[in-house]
Order: sequence, then C-alpha cells, then structure tokens
Amino acid sequence: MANDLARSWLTLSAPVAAARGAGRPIVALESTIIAHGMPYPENIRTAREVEALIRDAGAEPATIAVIGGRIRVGVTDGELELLGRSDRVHKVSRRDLPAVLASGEPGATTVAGTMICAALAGIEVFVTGGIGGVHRGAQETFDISADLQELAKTSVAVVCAGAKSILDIGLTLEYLETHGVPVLSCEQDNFAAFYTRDSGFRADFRLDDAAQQARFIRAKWDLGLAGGVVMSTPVPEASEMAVEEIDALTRQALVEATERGITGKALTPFLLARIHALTGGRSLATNIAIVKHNAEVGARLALALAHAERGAGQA
Ligand code: PSU
Ligand code: MN
Repeated sequence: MANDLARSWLTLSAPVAAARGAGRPIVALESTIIAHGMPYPENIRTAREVEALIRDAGAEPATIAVIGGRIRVGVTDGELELLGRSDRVHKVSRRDLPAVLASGEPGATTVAGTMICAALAGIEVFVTGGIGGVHRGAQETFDISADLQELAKTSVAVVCAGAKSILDIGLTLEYLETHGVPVLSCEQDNFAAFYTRDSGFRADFRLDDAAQQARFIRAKWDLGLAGGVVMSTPVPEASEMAVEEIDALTRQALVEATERGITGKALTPFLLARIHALTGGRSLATNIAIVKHNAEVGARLALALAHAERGAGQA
C-alpha cells in the first residue's frame, strides 16, 4: 500500500476489505467503460456479470470510481446504478483525479485513472476492454491517451483486448516500446485489435499460461522495473466482427468526429457511441463478450500472481 496520506483518500468496500483481510487476490475494474463506454442498461448488466465471473474464478472484483470525494475501491449496486445512469459523471484520467476528489462530484475512472487507484490500493491486476492509445493523425493533433504514460510508470498489469482500430495501433505499440512497457499476448502471437482478433502487429511476448505471465510480471517488478504490463487477449472467435465492416465504420466515425470538431476527452466516447449506432448495436455484443473473456483471463492471472515463484537463487 502507498503511504498514509494517499491512503486517506481511499475507501475499500466491505467485500474488498474482507478479501484483502483473507489474502484473496483482487482484480480491479474500470468505470469509464460503464459511464462512457457502453449504453444503459447493458453497461450495468455487464458490470455485474463481469464481477460475478471474477468472483466465481476465486478472486474479488473491485470496480473503481470516485464518489463523494473518495476513491472507491469496490462499489455497491446503487453506486453502479449511479455510474451507469447519470449523465453527470466525469471521465477521470490522471489529470482529472484531484478535481473530482476536491469537488465531490462523481467520476468514472479511465484506464489511467483506474491504474493509479489500483496501485494505491495494492491491486496488481486490472481488467478492461481496450486501452487508449495514439490516435490516428496524432502527428497533427498530438492526441495520445494518458493511458500510455500511465502504463509507463504505474505498476499494474492491464488485461485488455488490445486497442481499437480507432487508434493507430502501430504507433501505439511504438510508444509503449519507447517507454519500456512490455506487451504480452495470449492465445495468439499478434496484438489484438478489440473488435477483431488480429491487429496485424506482433505482440512482444506470447505467454499463454497464467503461471508464465505471472512469473514474467514478478520478475519485472521484483527488479524494480516500475510500470505496467499490457496483457492482450483476443475477442473470442464466435464474437469477432468482420475486419472490412469495422474498418469502414471506423473511418466514417472518424470523419464525423473531424466534421463536428470533437477533440480531447470527448473523442473516444464519441467514436465508441458512433460505432455502436452504426453497427445497430452489434458492436456492443462484441464489446460485452470481450470484457467477460478478459475477466476470466485476469482472474486467472491474479490467482497465479498470488502463487508466483520468485527468483530461485541467492542475492
Ligand atoms: N477503449 C474502449 N472502450 C473504452 C475506452 C477505451 O474500447 O471505454 C475508455 C477507457 O476508459 C480508456 C479511455 O482509458 O477510454 C481512453 O480515453 P482517452 O482516449 O480520452 O484517453
Ligand atoms: Mn485523447
């Protein structure tokens, strides 16, 4: 756990505190995906189902959000409802965290925001859908998600289905390499592209087995190599979308965003909502299947990390 001052802003839910007390592994979940990534009521239903999957696998889920001026590590059903229904929930990345803590207004944490809070709470594994990245055209706009900087410095393993093709996936991987963030993949050699399994880019290291993944991560952190690890897992085949379809719709959504002058933190939620509408909701079913699959992978990783062997030799 972080120092006492940082900890004074955290509230662990009763189930999370009990899991901590019993030494059971905890898996963090983000809330931007609930408040800004999926429509109501599927967002809340999915959040509950994902929590149940993690619990069934033997770990404790901790959905992270900022409510009432506190960082909440684990939320109640009522709080989940607030996050999923209210249109006054802020999207909270590193920059925004002090603002919602100071104002007391509700905030949903992004990948970056959730990583910060998970690390403060001593949680090593975080399950999400897709990470933010370098946006297409970032050479002009400078739009690079703060998620990537967070991965560079905050020691949490992020289980995701890669990054969406609304982003420039090649540049995203280059950025991660520059910052020393390892990109692991399971089930396939290549990095996943969210709605589709194959981004066309190789991940750095393929590790199919949770025990191997855990040993890799332990070695990194034991050495003091601070920073995150991206654990890419592809969408299950049965839920994958057609590459041509998703490419065409992504291009259309990007054109619309440019025409409407949408930039900054509003861009990613706009693109997600447009793709959802343009697919007549089919992309949402894929999105849900992705997060559930990631929850299973993440729970297995959290259990493996709890048992991971350290270096066998002597210092
Ligand atoms: N990608 C998705 N679904 C999401 C997000 C990204 O497929 O819900 C959310 C995550 O919370 C991520 C954030 O951290 O968007 C990135 O936003 P930005 O690009 O503004 O950094
Ligand atoms: Mn951005």
